[in-house]
Order: sequence, then structure tokens, then C-alpha cells
Amino acid sequence: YVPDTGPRVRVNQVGYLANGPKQATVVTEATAALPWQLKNAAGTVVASGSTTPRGVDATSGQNVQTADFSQYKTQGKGFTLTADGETSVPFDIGANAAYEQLRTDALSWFYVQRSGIEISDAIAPGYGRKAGHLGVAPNQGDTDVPCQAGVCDYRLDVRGGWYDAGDHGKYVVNGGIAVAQLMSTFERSKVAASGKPGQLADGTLRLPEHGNQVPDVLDEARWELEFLLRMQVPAGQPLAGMVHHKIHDQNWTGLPLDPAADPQPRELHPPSTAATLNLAATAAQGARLFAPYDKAFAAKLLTAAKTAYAAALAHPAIYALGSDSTGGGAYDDADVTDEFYWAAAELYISTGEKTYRDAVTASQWHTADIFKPEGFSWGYTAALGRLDLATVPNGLPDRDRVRKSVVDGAKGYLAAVRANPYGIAYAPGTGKYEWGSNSAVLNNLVVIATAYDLTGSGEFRDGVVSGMDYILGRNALNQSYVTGFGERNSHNQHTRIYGHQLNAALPNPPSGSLAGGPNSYLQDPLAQKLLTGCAPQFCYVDDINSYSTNEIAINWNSTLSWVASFLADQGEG
Ligand code: 9MR
Repeated sequence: YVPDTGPRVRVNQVGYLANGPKQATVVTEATAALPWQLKNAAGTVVASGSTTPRGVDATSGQNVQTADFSQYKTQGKGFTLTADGETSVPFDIGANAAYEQLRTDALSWFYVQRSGIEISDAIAPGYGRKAGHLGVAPNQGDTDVPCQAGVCDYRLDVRGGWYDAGDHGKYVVNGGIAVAQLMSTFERSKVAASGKPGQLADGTLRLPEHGNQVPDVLDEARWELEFLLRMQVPAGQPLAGMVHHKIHDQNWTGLPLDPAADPQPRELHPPSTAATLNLAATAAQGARLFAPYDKAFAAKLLTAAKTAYAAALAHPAIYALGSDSTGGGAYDDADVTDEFYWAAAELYISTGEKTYRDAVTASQWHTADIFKPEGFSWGYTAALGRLDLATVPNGLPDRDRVRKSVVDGAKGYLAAVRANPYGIAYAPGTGKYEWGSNSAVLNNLVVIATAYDLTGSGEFRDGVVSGMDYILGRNALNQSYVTGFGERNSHNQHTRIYGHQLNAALPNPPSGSLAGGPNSYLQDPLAQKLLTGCAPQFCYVDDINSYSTNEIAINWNSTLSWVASFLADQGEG
């Protein structure tokens, strides 16, 4: 299998900020510098220079050179870059409007992913569908869901929330990081110097809750928070206050499958300490963010957060099992000390109470070097707490050290961006890319961006701008991983809801859908068939069957939303 990678000059296919860094990567056999030319849409050469040889890149196995045209700052559409006899796909200079669009699309993506509500075709043209999983036949849930055999003898109404990914499962630990990143997209806009909260105000996204005076991104977050609250074990039951790890089908289903047509029995899986702490952390964050808009909801969130945290302390080691992966993903995690830290941090920021502050400062994660090359993720959440402790006002005695730790972490990721000829902010020690690697790249960009918010130092802002190039097409596959953005974009992502590749009557995923991205471990049959022996960047195929390289997921679009919002806020054309 030889993928079509198009022209050998690789660019950010969406475009470059007028006053930002601008680099292209040239795949070539030449080892000496080559001339490059930048042409405008009329084909006139507007800038030229010489490439810098970068040798053989380990992430792709390719000999590459970089062309730097940062000095050209005139806005326009349809530029191309030529080198070594090859011409790139067209791109814009002055991409701020595109990043505004990306922010809107990446965030509006969550509405279409909602469970338990009819998706309006007027709001999401082409994506309207019946409400999924409200107990209307052939659905069997989620309004009255039993536990798996032996787990509990009550039923819960756990309607709502978002479908996790390409499946119809709903998993608390992944809902947790995703909703946290949506809330942080909003919270950053309030606390960062370059933040523009007006851009996220009521009426800015494609969702139904317009006119309620609540910022749309918070409306979307609330849809998930309400679901997370429903997953909490009721008072009076064994393990009261704990949170069920997940709810999903009894057996895996095929695709495509409209949520409303899913006939599988739905089941609650056992409570876990990780899920409980995810509710504690996100409900605590929600409590402070919803306070200006809905005091009663904010109070409900805070009570749930405190109850959950106390339950987790009482049951600190109830782990989800890796073997529990029939009909849904396992999302197993046998170390929840990082989730304890995240939850304590959010509770402390929201309440200022000593008990949570003491838990923060006593945690091993408070001083640990948490910014590892592979980045944070749904199972490695200490960074979510650390970033908020650094950026959101609080009375922590060692706050300066906390802020410095984020800046130091960002320097490591910035070094990765600079060292890699494609500007990849992700350099795991194994040399292999993990499932959902695009989210790791973006989460590392969140850390770099946060360092910019903390210091105002332009090198961090430039690092985010450059690091985004990889996601939008400056890579070995010449692939923009975001549907609808860039000339050669991913559009056959693995999902049961859309599935155009399988049934032409169905749409592709909506604009703004991020693909999981290259996965060295080839964890699905198609990837195994096509990609064996791949260098990391080549371990990807834009095919609906490749769930381990090409799924969509809420925790991936959440970090895309955060970074797109940061970039849109930078202005500068
Ligand atoms: O994102 C998850 C990744 O970190 C795991 O390695 C992988 C295998 O357990 O599961 C991924 O999450 C999937 C989940 O299990 C089920 N819904 C789709 C998720 C995205 O692929």
C-alpha cells in the first residue's frame, strides 16, 4: 500500500498568520539547500529564498528540508510554494478568519455528537437526526438503565451527554477531560490577556440554546455536565456518591448505525474512583463558571463535586478493568493519584477551602515533572489541574513555582517543535505514536499556549502557530486531519453516525472533525493490513474502518477547540 501523498512541498493547507512564523517542509533526495519561490494566486513570485537541509527525519523516514518564508507578511489567498520542481497545494496568508471558523466548527461539532436530543437540521444542516437513546424502540435506554449483572440493583436515568466517539458509548473519564477542555476554552478567554470572551458569547455556535444569555460553549458543556451528574450513585445506595464508569451497548454494533436505530441493551458498568474524581473535578470547575449565569445549577455542581470527592477518598482504589471492553471501550486506569490531584485543584480554585489546598500541596503530582513528551490525556490528568492552578486566580502559596513549572514544560514542547522538520510538538521517548496522537500534539500545544498566556513571550505564541501546521497538512502524508479544512483533509473518519464512505446517502463527518491520527501500534485490522512497518507519521489511513487511526472523539475535538480558540484570539490577520 503506497498512499497518495501529493506534491512533495508540505504546507499548512489552511494558511499562515500574516505576522506569524511560516515554514514549509520539502521532501527531497537533495542534501544541499534548494531554491524556493512563493507565488501569489496570479502566479507571480512574491518572495524567494533557499531551504535549510534537515537530514533524515525519524518520524517519517524521509530526507527533508525546510523553507522559511516568515518574512513575507502580505495577506492574500491562494499562495503556493515551489521547490525542487514541486508546487504545494494552495494556502492563505492571513489565516485568522480560518481559525475563527475552525473554533466555531470544532466547538459546534459537539452539538451533533449529542445523545438524547433531536439534532435539528436547521441548526446543523445535513446532520439532522432523531434523538438517540431516549428509550424509544428500537433503543433500549438511556432513560432507565440497569446495571450489569451483580453490579447494582437500581436503575438510573442517564440520558444526554455526548456520544464518546464513533461508537454510541458514554464514558465518564473521557467525558471528563472533554468537558474540562470546553470549559477551559471559555475560562482561558476570561483570564488570559489575549482572551476574547465576547467571541464565545451567547449566539456564537451552532446549537439550540441561543438567547439565554449564557455563553454557547458553556451551554454545550452543560449538556455533558448534566449527564455526568446522572452517573453518580444515588444517596442510600451502596457506594453512594461514587460515579459509574460508563454506560454503553451490551455488544459492539456494526456501522453505520444511527443512534436512534441502535437495538442493543444498554448497561451501567461499575463505579470507579477515576470516574468519581472526573465528576469532582469537572463539577467543581463548572461551579465557578456557571455561578454568574445560574446560581442553582452552580450550587448543585459544587455539592456533587464535594460528595464525589469525599466518596473517592472513602474508596480510593476502585479501578475500571482493562478486560471490560465488550460493547464499549475499557478506559481503564490503575493509577488515579493524578485524578485526585486534578479534582483537589479544581475544588480548591472554586472554594478556596484549606482541605483541598492541603490535598493539592500534599500530592506527589504538585511538584512532579508532569509535562512528559507524550502529553496529558484522559488517563493522565495532573496537567489539567496544574494548568488551571497556574492560570486561574487562587491563593496557592507556591503559585509562582506552579506557573514556572508550566513555562518549563512548554519549553520542552517548544524544543520538540523546533527540532522536528515538520514542527511536531510531540516526541514520545518510544519513538512511536499512540492512539489519538493528534490529541497529544494538540494537548502539548495547549501547554505552549498557556506559557504564552502566562509570560506574553512571543516565542511560545509562534510555537503554537508553527505546531498547528502539522495538524493542518504540513506532514509526511500531506494530510489535513480536520474535515473541511485544507485541500487534502480527512473526511472518512470512523463513526457510526455519518458513514458516507459506506452509504452515499449519509454525509461525511461535519466540518471541524479531528481524526485521531497516526498510531504506530496498528490496533485495527485495516491498519494491520495496510500499514505494517510504517514510520510513525505514515501509520494512518483516512478510511472509516480504521478506528485505531481515524476515529473521531470528544476528547480530541475538545483540545482542537481549545487550540483553535487560542489561535483565533491572536488576531493578526
Ligand atoms: O482514546 C482511547 C485510547 O487512549 C485507547 O488506547 C483506546 C483503546 O482502549 O481507546 C480509545 O478510546 C476509544 C474508546 O475505547 C471507545 N470509544 C472510541 C474511543 C476513541 O477511539
